[in-house]
Amino acid sequence: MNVIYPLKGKRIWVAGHRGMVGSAVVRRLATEDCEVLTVGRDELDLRRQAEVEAWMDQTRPDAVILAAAKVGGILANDTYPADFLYENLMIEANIIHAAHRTDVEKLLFLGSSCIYPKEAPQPIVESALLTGPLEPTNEWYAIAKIAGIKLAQAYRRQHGRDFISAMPTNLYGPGDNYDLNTSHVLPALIRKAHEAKMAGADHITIWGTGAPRREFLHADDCADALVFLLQRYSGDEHVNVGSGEDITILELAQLVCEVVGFEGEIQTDPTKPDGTMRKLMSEYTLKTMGWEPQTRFRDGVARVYEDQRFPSAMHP
Ligand code: GFB
Repeated sequence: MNVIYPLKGKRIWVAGHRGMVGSAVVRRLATEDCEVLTVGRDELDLRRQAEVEAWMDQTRPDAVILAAAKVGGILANDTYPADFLYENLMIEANIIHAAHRTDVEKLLFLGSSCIYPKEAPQPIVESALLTGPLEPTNEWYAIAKIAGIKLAQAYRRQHGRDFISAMPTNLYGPGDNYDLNTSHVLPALIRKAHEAKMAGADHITIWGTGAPRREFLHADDCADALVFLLQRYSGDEHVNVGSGEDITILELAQLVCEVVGFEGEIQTDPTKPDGTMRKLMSEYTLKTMGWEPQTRFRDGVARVYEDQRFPSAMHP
């Protein structure tokens, strides 16, 4: 697919540049001939409309990648519904509206695969959006992300803005959150396996039944796909960004234990939620445009484990 929005000479604001995806986008954009703009949380609170508008009036980026969001794993989503709904609605509404006010040429909004109905046919195609009820553990986050897609579409429709959306699957990579209460499954399992190995423990415990399936994509692959879409895509419909493969949580735990070198047992804790049983996204749209991920899953997990700086007492 041809480049329709060349990045050469563009000033591109990566909102959320300290997050796992945002920092990967900054690394990816460093290979393009463009200027990357960032602003820290201490300088600009994205939940405050007046602050966002003032910063945008002053900075006037040509393009925006909206990777700022309140994110977390299944338990965090379930425990803090108000934070996940309110903060994400505010961040996206403020940035998208300010981008319109300041004539931003192109904006890319980032959603998540949890926007799709809980029982959507697999692999999930983009048109499955809003065809059925959501997964209850993360419906607050999902509703906020659906609103973001609709905002981008609405400004496109009403004001002719070139605002687009991408829906990444479950992501992993450098800079992930390893807090066991709020993290996603992959960093949690890496930490559990590592700590069990260090302590000489005989087992680790994973949440739920281990039966749900999840698809994973390395953040660097995701960033590459986002830059690809920024340059080449202009359309109403959001675009799935995935790896095209999923595995069960139990298989994931086995893979992590192999990578970490922990040989104990894997026990399940069915008192913790499973969440949605499967959310494999169709990769058809992006693949047809000519994009594919580069990272083999096992290699990506090994790299993340190697790069992660656990507290020194826990080093092997
Ligand atoms: O990654 P995760 O927290 O989020 O959990 P979701 C995925 C699966 O892993 C669930 C299981 O079935 C969990 O029960 N799991 C097993 C664990 N052990 C653990 C553990 O130690 N920690 C965690 N966190 N999970 C999130 C959404 O859903 O995915 C967000 O809540 C967002 O809104 C994100 O969409 C990508 O995949 O279930």
